[in-house]
Amino acid sequence: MSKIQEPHEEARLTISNFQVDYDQLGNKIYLQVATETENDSVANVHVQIVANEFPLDTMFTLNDIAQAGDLIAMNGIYSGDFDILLPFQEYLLKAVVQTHSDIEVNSEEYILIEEQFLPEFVELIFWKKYADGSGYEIDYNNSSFFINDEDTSYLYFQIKIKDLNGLENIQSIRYQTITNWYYADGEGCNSDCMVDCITTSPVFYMSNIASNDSIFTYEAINDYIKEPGFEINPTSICNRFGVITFNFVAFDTFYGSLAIEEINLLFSNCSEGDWNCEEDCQYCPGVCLECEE
Ligand SMILES: [Ca+2]
Ligand SMILES: [Ca+2]
Repeated sequence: MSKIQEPHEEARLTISNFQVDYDQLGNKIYLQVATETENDSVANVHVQIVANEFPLDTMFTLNDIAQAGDLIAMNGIYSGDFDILLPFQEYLLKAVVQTHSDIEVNSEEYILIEEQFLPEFVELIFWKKYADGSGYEIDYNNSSFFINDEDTSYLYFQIKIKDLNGLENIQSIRYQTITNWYYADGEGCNSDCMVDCITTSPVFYMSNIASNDSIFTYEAINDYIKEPGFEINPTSICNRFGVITFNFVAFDTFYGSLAIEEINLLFSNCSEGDWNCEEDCQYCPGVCLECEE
């Protein structure tokens, strides 16, 4: 009798989808095998899990009766939730569907369970730049971004992040700024204020430009912020003095969104009496006095 049924059944017996989801914090595995087969012909659906380094060979039987993680009964999708602690290594998972007439199909998948590391802040470097790309690095702990009197300049920066899980583990590096001008005076100021004007920026994304082992460099240039960086209007447009706080956030695929660093950059102008005369002498002759050509 099975001589007629078998080829027919075999033609239809497939695994259309095999899903594996391991919850590393809860030590639970969810397995789902979608068959394109009528339930009454399926005798057994199971998943074998095999590993070599820390040897493991175990098997879980899935159900299609809406139990233990199976949502809908008798829909041809077999599932199950199981408790299992999987040490850090690679696993082969083999889903097997067997019919009553001993026809079998299988589908294989490899998963790698690895230790999860938090992204770490390594360093941030600010530059004051000009339209031609020239400029100099700013030591934000000891110096400030000097706002020119008449000429536009640009703020450019890079951040270095370390994550031992690799670059693909970092979905994005973002930041938001809080600007606190102690004073801001002029027609070009977004909001005129004599004392404390505080504004918050939208969220900006950074672009990955280099990777070295597990250290990744991101820069502030992206589709919206063009080279050489953020335009900094001169004091002739808006005379201001204050601090911009940069709040950097890393989005790790495992841990989600994490605040990684908060950095303050002081913005000062020539009239505050302090200036980087070595690099920027001609923009503040009042402080620097004689400039070498
Ligand atoms: Ca089901
Ligand atoms: Ca990570």
